[in-house]
Amino acid sequence: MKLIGSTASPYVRKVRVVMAEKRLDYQFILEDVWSDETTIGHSNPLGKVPCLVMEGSEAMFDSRVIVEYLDTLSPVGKLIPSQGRERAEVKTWEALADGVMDAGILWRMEATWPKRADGERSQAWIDRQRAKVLGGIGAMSKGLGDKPFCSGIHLSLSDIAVGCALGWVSFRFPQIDWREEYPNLGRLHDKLLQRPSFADTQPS
Ligand SMILES: N[C@@H](CCC(=O)N[C@@H](CS)C(=O)NCC(=O)O)C(=O)O
Repeated sequence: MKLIGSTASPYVRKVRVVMAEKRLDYQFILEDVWSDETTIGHSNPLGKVPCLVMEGSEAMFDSRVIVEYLDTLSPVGKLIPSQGRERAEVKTWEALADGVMDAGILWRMEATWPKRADGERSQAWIDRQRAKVLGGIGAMSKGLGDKPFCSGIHLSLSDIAVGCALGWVSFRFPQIDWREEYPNLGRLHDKLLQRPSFADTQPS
């Protein structure tokens, strides 16, 4: 399998962490989707990473689809419960974490995308997305409470998605001091960083 991605993308990191936790082999192909020369469109018509290219060149995209597939490939460290409320709960955690990243990217692009002129940037839009980022982080803290992991006592995709979102927020918005405001998230993040899957994929 080949994974097309970047070392900055939190969605790509989610897939890389899952690959590592599941002990799956893959080739990592770096792609700058923001460059005019990008060829990502050959694999993903949406022009986004991550994109997983399988044997026979079939492509799979969207991190949620990819991680769900990867979890079926090996019984090692099951990350998504197979059915029922537990499964829906983990998928909801993932949706929350992805939602924080989606809003953060919209905020960042509105504020910094070089192909948008200064007069085209909307502070109201930035404020709207910022509120989603902050609200999402607050919801993560509330949902985690005093538990060792987001969905109970074992690592799951919930923690991986939350860890990738928090790591990316610190990377792109260092002014957001979520550790200070939510010490339980700080403890979870520190615990995740002790795992090679997280330590080896820090955003850069
Ligand atoms: N929902 C997608 C989001 C992927 C995404 O937005 N990736 C960004 C990189 S962080 C991207 O490729 N953006 C390029 C663009 O929007 O043109 C997923 O989970 O894979």
